Amino acid sequence: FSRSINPPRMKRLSSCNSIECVDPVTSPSAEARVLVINTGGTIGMTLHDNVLAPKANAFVKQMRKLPVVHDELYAQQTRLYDYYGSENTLVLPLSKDNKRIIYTILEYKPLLDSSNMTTDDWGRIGKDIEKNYENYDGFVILHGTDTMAYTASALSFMCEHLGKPIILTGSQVPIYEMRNDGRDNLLGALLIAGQFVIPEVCLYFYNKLYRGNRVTKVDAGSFNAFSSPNLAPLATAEVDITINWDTVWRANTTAKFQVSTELNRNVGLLRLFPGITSATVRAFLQPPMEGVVLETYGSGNAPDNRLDLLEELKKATDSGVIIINCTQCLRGTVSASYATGKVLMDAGLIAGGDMTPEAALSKLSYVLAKKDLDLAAKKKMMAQNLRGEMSADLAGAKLCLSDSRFIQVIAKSLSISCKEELEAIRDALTPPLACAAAKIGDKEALEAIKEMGGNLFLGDYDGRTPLHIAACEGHLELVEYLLNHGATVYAKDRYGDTPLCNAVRFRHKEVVKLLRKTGAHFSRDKLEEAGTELCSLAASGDLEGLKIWSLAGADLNETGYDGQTAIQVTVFDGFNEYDDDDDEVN
Ligand code: ASN
Repeated sequence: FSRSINPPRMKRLSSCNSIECVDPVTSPSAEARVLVINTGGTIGMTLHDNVLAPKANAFVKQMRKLPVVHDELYAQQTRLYDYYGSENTLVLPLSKDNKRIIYTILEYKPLLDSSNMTTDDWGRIGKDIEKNYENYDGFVILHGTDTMAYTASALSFMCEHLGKPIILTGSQVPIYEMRNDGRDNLLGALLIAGQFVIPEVCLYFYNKLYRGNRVTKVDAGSFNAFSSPNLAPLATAEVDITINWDTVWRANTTAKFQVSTELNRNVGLLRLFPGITSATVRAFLQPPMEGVVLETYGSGNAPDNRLDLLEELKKATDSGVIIINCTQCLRGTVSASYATGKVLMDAGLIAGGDMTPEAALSKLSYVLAKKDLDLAAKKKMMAQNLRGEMSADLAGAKLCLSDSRFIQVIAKSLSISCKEELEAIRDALTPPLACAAAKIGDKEALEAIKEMGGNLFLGDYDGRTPLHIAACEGHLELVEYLLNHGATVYAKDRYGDTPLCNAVRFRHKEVVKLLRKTGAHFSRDKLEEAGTELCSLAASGDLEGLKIWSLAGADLNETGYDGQTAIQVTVFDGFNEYDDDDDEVN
């Protein structure tokens, strides 16, 4: 099937010896190529013994008979079938924007009702996209509606560093029937896949393009079968096709497209209901189960008076099962607003935000199959937004730099850059964000900033670096983290102060020790000026202060403005119990 080269279109026309050869398209770039993978579903079903089932080898023939989806004259004139070597390649009539969309249909054997889909079928679709990635501008997957939301979600995770549109569609009524929704759905999906670079796995249905991992099937009897309850459509096809570009997800990477077909099948969905027994929960969580989506009530709640249940959940998470908390509600997010929600966090569940159960399940399947990650890394990945499947939870966050969640949300959203200017904004915002995280001692927020490409050694508008701030606050662990991630002990703020000066000023002995161990020292000027400060500490009997200064490298014999040393002042004032033996810096 697969052809690796697509010679320029003009070549195809020049090889055409028909006198009726026309070239309605002025430039070769006005042709787009789309691969249609037909996996089955109602769109290609017919009635057998009064029930609908997929019909093999009929779809292309039917398409060729429909002028809205195939321009036979153009195909003849441009010798399309000869050129592509098969009759499976068709061409849409000229679009409003003078574009020709040429599409090749790859039909799977057997065609499946989507209820029969398995993770192997997801893998097959992924592999076919990967194999043909460079030959097409976009991909349309014909699929049954029943499990389309699962396949769309799974493909969104499996397709890493995606740069082209992959659009799933299907129908509620077979395309062979007079009144059907298949024709419009296929046409819309083809037009979008061929004309717009939307680098996402999407689902197109009833005039709307959705992010694939945000949808769920909500209606078995309507053409409007899907809903994306927590994210507005990416595009609407009304009189015009309008793309909501602000919502379109960007891979934000320089890495090459690849498909990860490894999927873990030891995952499951468990829906809470009043009166569920702990035996049911226990049985469900038994090995080999590795990942579970717990569908909870409302904003992520479960009975907090059912210690038996909570114990089963805790036992499972302790033994390494990843459990994601998703709501049973169609719309909304899991939040930590109720005691009945907090108990689940205490049991080790991970908040699934506003992910659909379909997205959470397939994400688990994808993440758990990553062989090079340990359990902690997998859990972290599950809590992260990988492909736009969950919203940054700003609702309820105080818009304030002392809020850890806010800092992380800003940091993460800044990494979704589609323009170079955004990178500049990121660099400008990194220092104050990192300083804010250092102030509240939030290592996770610093890690998030680092992950988005921010430098943790940059200073803010006053030249204050996160290390200065952490030193002021005495966050020893953070000081160590920063030192291990590029921070320098020699950074000076606009007042000439180093982190060591700050740690001394706020009397954080352990931080002073660590900074000294890393090579921090007072400047010559500072040491010379220190005499007066030391005398003043001595005069007020501040032995702690003297100890810290000494630990930081100050010489207690340095003279102050009046020629006296701190030692002399101490003795003079009768405070002679100074002893710093236990605080020697080595
Ligand atoms: N049972 C069908 C399927 O999922 C439903 C449909 O496509 N409308 O394959």
